[in-house]
Amino acid sequence: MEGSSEDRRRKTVVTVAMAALILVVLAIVGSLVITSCDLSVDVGYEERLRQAQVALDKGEYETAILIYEQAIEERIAEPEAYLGLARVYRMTARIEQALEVLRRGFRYTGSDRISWMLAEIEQMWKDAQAADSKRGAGAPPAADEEPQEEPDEELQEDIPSLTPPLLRMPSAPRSVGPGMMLESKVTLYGTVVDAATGEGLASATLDMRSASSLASSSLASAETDRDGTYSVLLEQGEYWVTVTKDGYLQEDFRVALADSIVEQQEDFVVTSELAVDEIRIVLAWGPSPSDLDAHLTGSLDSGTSVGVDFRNKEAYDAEGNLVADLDLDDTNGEGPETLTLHDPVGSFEYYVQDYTFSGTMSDSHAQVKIYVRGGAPIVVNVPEGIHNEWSVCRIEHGRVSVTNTARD
Ligand SMILES: [Ca+2]
Repeated sequence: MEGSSEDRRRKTVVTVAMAALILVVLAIVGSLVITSCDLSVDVGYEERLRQAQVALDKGEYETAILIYEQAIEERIAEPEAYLGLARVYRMTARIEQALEVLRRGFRYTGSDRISWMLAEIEQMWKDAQAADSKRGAGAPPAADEEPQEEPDEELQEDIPSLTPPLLRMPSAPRSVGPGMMLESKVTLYGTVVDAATGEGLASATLDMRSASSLASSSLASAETDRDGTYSVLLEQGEYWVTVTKDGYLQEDFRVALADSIVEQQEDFVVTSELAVDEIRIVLAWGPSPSDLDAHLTGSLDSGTSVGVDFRNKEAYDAEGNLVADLDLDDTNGEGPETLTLHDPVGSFEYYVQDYTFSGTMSDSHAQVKIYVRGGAPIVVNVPEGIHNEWSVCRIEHGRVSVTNTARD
């Protein structure tokens, strides 16, 4: 009986193994087919977006417009090319065309980002009209000014107009009314990122305040989309951006909008609320080196040694309670790389190592934020003279002391 049962078990194992092998082969073949199909489509669209950006960087606006239109034709339901095209029109003060593209884009994609940009530009258009009519009611326009065109009826509508031609030759650039002030506005956009997952965070609120005071009233606000992206139109200058979301620590970020640009990307990393005694440490850096690693080393009062990094992502005490874990290991630049110490009954050191051993840690723009319950994060920027290992802080029974020195 035992023999035949053993045989059956072996047989089952062999059958399962064969089935698994066939599945693996099918999966590999399937993924190759899918990858090759994807490539044939992706290369065209992505490459066009890249070429349009290159043309834009060189100031070749008409070329960029044509390439964006081709990209839209290729993927009518993707928002990027509509947004790019609208930006070109905005940069060249062709507001009517920008509105037309955004309305068309919204109809085909339903994208929130397009909807935001549309709302912003429509508001600017209305403000400009109001300013122009006020000016018109007062003094007559100066002799050297162009007469202001009346906007089309279509532009007054809130509902997008139907059946615009997909391909149209752009009209010549036109001057902007004095009320528009287009060149001084910047679209701030980006993603609010959850430090523990690296994913975009939906329904987070961003409030922009004057850089002079965090207590000042909000000048503008935005809310993140399902994928964590946001967009807001601001005057050039410096701001405090306060990010809030239920279950997350509210945080203020300083943003300086560069001169002579129309858009700027800023991503904000936020962290979920901490339990009692928890300490969370978030590492972020620039694009290079590609892989910095957070390390926590030390020992508990009970004598159990603790070591957490990308190889050992969790550490437990003798009773099996989680002491610390690495929530997120980032390997492709910028972070966040996030580590949480759940039970700080012991003595620890947190340090950062360059996995690539490039020797350029000091040039990495690395920044560590240490979150302790009930206070603003402790921010530590990488100092000069660090090559591959940077000691950031020690934590003794929950008390953080910044070390900020070379370790190698
Ligand atoms: Ca890493």
